[in-house]
Amino acid sequence: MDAAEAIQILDVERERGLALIDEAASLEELEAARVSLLGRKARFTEVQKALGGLADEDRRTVGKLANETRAVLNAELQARGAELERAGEAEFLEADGVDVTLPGRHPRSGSLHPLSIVENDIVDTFTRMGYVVAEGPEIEDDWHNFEALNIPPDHPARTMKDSLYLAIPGLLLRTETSAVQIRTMESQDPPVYIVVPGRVFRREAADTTHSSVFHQVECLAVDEGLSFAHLRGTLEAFARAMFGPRRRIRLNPTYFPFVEPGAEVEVSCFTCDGVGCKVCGNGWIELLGSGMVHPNVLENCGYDSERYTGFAFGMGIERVAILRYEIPDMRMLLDTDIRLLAQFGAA
Ligand code: FA5
Repeated sequence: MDAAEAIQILDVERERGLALIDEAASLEELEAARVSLLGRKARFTEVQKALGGLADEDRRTVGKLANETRAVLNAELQARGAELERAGEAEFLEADGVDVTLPGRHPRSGSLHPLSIVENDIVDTFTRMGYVVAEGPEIEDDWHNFEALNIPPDHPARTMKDSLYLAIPGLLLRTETSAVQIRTMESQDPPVYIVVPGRVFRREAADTTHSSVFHQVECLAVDEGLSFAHLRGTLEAFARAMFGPRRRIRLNPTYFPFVEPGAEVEVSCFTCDGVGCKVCGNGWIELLGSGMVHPNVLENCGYDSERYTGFAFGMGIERVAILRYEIPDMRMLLDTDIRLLAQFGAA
């Protein structure tokens, strides 16, 4: 390569370079332009390599021009690079920008689940009467769930058919909140007035009025001089507070090992008021199990059953909820269907 050729290449590369840099629309394109103009395989580099073969005078002239060319291209590369960086930042800020004049988006406000509403109402009714809330573990042992409750080893409730046992011998998921009666009496002296909300578990097939996991609220009162009349009066006060002043209750004798006598409580139907309709059948709806605490249970907890008497009852929260809100299938309460929940305030 002679000096004339080198000078021509430098002129061409300078013009081509300025155009290429100007056209680069991104930092990547600009880098590609730099490599093509000043990189190892660039024509400019060929000129530089050829400098050594030129005569002194030519080498000075061409060398000077090469330096100038590189300085111009480098300056342009830098200027365009800064420009592209600024543009990228502006674009990013624009995309990321917040328009403070836009109207705000309101978050959906949640609400209590119907089961929580019912549970709170039941518990409130009893705390207003002076009961205190007590709770117990969902995993129970044989003593608290069965034995202390006067449920003998051959009782059907103990079989694998009804109860859900853990792999650890002697432990099961509690089948009723009555287990908390025992825990409370074991830990304190009478008088006892407790209301016990909690989740219980049974090996039962789910249908419109049954679930294998459901919630109960249990009440226990132990004091001197408590009679069946106190039980009945408490249940009547509860039914009126929960379901309105016109509700009546009816007690039918039934058997629970931990009470004597035991009674199943029915409430007059909301729809027909005790006459009989398609909701209730015979005018009454089963609500809960109840009775006078069995002396064996009191003695099992170290209470003197000659001095103290007590009553207890337990109801299913899901049952109360489907009655109160006229929900045709208990399973709907567990479906988390927003269309149902929205009717209780969720949106
Ligand atoms: C009991 O669980 C007794 N512990 C109640 C009791 C307490 C009696 C204190 C005496 C003294 P029972 O198994 O009947 O009893 O259940 C009580 C309530 O739970 C029923 O009235 C019903 O409302 C509800 N219930 C029972 N089984 C289910 C089920 N599979 N799904 C939903 N609710 C149920």
